[in-house]
Amino acid sequence: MSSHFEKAQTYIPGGVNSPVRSMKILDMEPVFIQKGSGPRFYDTGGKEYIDYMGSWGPLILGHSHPQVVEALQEAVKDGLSFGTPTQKETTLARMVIEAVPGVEMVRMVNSGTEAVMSTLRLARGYTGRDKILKFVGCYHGHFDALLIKAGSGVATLGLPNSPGVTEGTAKDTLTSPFNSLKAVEDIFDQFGEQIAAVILEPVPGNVGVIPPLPGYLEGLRRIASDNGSLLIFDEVMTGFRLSYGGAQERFQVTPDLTCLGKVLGGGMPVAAFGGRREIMEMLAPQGPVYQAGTLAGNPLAMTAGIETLNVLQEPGTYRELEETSQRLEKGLQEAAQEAGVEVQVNRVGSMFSVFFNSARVTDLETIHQSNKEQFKEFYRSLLEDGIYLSPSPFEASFVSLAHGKEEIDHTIQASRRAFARAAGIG
Ligand code: KE4
Repeated sequence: MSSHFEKAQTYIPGGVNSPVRSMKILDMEPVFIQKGSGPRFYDTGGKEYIDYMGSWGPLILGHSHPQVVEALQEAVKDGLSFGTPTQKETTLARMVIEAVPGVEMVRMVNSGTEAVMSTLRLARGYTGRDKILKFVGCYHGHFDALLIKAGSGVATLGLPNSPGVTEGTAKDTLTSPFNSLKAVEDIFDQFGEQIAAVILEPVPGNVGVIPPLPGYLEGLRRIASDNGSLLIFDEVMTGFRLSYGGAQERFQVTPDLTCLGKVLGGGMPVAAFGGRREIMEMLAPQGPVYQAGTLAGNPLAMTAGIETLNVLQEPGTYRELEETSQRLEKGLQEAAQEAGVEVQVNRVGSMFSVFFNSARVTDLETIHQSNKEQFKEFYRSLLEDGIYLSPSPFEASFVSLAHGKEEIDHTIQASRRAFARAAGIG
């Protein structure tokens, strides 16, 4: 065991501040990273990796983008936090509203968990209803109401649901398989008037990537509207990732409320929730629904978010991301075919995952039929060759604007050996 990990485990449960960093599912010790630059980061021993995790999604510009770093270096001279309103919060709020179709007003928070937790409280306060419908495998952060049949670390570590979530809480959370409108209609037939909101990742990325089937998002929009329930898109991962307006712009389906995070802060702790004005105006101090946060809208975090969106607004950024991601997807598929191993590369925009499965992966059932041992062997081989994917078969990996031809070619080359290794244990 590395001394870093040994020391970390002395002071921090599991040696990590977030379970999915542990690499436990891969029977490996976590890599301790020292620094990052562009598409790469470097561990404490100086080993270089091409990074496709991007801090679990935020680093769509790659590590230490000069425009973001310079803006932060200037901003930090003015102070770290004031606990008062600042103009930067208004600036980033305006940028979000101009970008995201369903957002007329927005409130900044510090994490995706906070954004989703606050959105559910707002939805319940606005509708006067108690029940929430979520989808099996979607992960929305670690607060009680949605740690039910969740994805990400819960799926990675095989935790059915978390101890500490009370029966009282769980009874108000309904669950449905993803990509089945019939299942949702049946639930609404039974609980319709009690359901405050339907919440989903419009493109689930927390069990690996699952593209929504054609018409699915439109169907959820219709069912929620027909029953007086709110539709909530948790775009913490897809926001500013799948297009500048997120999944709701890419798929042209507008939710009533939207949660954002990750890319919005460019690596600094920024998340947000927003939506229709008459709903958002229910929030204190304007309305009765309480929500608050000491460092919400922190000026340094706002600075990083503003500069990240300034770069993303430049013409051609999403076309470039799409082209690079397409090349990677094609190269991985060809490499797997050459190795004679059956894989599904599920990709939407610049988020992707690799399943060792001969069948199309469209829901949690098909995900669990994928070969996890082959994924483990594939992952280890790539890591040895300096390619760092998100360390779990139940996570998404990400292409950034910093990944160029050299990085993609190197990755495809390394994947040939990795797929051959996986084929060997198939
Ligand atoms: P945070 O509280 O971790 O900032 O956001 C929670 C969250 C909410 N919604 C979606 C769609 C998310 O993907 C997340 C967080 N994602 C995980 C990994 N997929 C974060 C990594 C971690 O837990 O360390």
